[in-house]
Amino acid sequence: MTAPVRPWLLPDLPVVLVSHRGPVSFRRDQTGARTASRGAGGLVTALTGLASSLPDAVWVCAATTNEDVAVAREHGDQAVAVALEPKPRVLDQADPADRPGDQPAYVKLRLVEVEQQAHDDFYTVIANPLLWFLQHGMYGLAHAPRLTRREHIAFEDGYRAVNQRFADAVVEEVTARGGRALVMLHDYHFYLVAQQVRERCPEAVLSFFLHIPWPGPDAWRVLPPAWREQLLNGLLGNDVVAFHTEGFARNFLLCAQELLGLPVDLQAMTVDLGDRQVAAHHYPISIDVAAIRELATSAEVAEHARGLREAFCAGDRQLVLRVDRTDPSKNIVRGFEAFATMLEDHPELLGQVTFLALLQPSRQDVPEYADYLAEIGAVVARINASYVREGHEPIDLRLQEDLPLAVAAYRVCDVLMVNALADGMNLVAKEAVVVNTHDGVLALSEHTGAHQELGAFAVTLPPVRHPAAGRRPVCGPDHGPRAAPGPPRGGRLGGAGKRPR
Ligand code: GDG
Repeated sequence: MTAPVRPWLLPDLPVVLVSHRGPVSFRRDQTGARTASRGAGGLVTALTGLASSLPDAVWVCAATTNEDVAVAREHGDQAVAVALEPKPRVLDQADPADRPGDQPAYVKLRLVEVEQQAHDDFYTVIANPLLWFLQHGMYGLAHAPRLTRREHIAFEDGYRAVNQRFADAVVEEVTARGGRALVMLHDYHFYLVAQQVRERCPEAVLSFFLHIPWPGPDAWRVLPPAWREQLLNGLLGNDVVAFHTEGFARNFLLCAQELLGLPVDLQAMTVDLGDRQVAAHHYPISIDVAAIRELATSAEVAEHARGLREAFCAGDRQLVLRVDRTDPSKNIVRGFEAFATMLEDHPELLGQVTFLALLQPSRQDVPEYADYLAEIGAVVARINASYVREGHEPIDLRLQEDLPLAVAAYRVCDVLMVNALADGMNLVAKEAVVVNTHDGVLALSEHTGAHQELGAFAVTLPPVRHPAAGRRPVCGPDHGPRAAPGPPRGGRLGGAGKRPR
């Protein structure tokens, strides 16, 4: 029997990176000119640095806009070299000034075109919401999920079909590299790819990294046995399956044991398939500390920080911050309700504390996400109407993507609220602790991967109970950083910044 492969001992292999979203996506503006924008979200943040630092890497991702499709077709559905800095753009192969090696940062993108209906089924029915909700423990089983004929068709013609399409693209890229490559598959969209690639490229080394939680066997029993067995067997096509935390890796092994009847070794963290072993590892993902510090000291961030201080931090006033995609797993509505409870219990804070919510609308083609965004708007309007004092509204909700503004807010906030119901890691928490300059408080859900590293330096939030219920508030005169300047460091953003990233 072959022992598990250790991909990090194979530095010379070319890399084929696979994720649903890529680091750049293309559109047309009103004038008809092509535009390119950098992708948001934790996975893209985490992988862009990696992909742009490897000499022979290709990033396989979905062509999610019409213009992505146009770019892919112009290049015969082959990989396209894209410069990332100073602004993303397609490099012109015929122009010597555009040589990829001369760029400060570039990636090779293989944009995979998928038939619209198949992609909708794959994305808006199976990956989000079904797998996302299941893996974040968000279903109340009395009502959901409902696995009707629609979901069964979506699993076959959407999820399986798109995984097949991506497996074909990966096989082409591996074959173009002589059949030997390190394939790095990412996230819940692609549980079925490895098994298919292994059959056709037996010399490829296959690894999978999951950015979200992996729950224990009982959660997976919600799915029909044929589905969960396909998903697990698909993942076991990898040499290594990796997670943010040891608990998620252990849950995966328990699923292999209980749902597939396979022997597992919980000490060695392996599954025994007879002719080979699959390893389950955990790698708590890091942020790019140098890059976030550099951004935090840029002129643009300094300008934003000045504006935020003036608007929210004058005198004794304090700023509570959250930075999130509008994802129900981030528990945004409960966070606002908890803030309202704090204002109710501590009217002396009215006008003194503002909750700045920098939210990026996410997955609006999925009904559950569109509904959640509407709910966020409604709860903010209600709380602001109830607690407005002399023109000061307690919540400042901004639905926009603006990373420099978010980083400026990390710098000046007094409290960062991360109350996710569940989160594989949570990079926002890690970023804020590195750049905050206000001796702020990290209020961190115990159900984030980040809590394992930063919990000792945070105020721990149980995400379903109101954080304000039964305890003193995390801001205000009793807890405000400026009112309590000395030790202890526990709960302070600055103290956590000295921890592993
Ligand atoms: C998934 C998992 C896991 C924020 N505002 C903007 C912007 N951001 C960046 C942040 C941060 C990223 O987005 C969000 O990352 P998170 O980790 O907090 O959350 P998810 O998007 O849910 O990430 C998560 C992660 O994958 C990595 O494995 O930690 O558990 O759910 O880096 O700085 N980016 C841009 N504009 C903004 O306005 N471009």
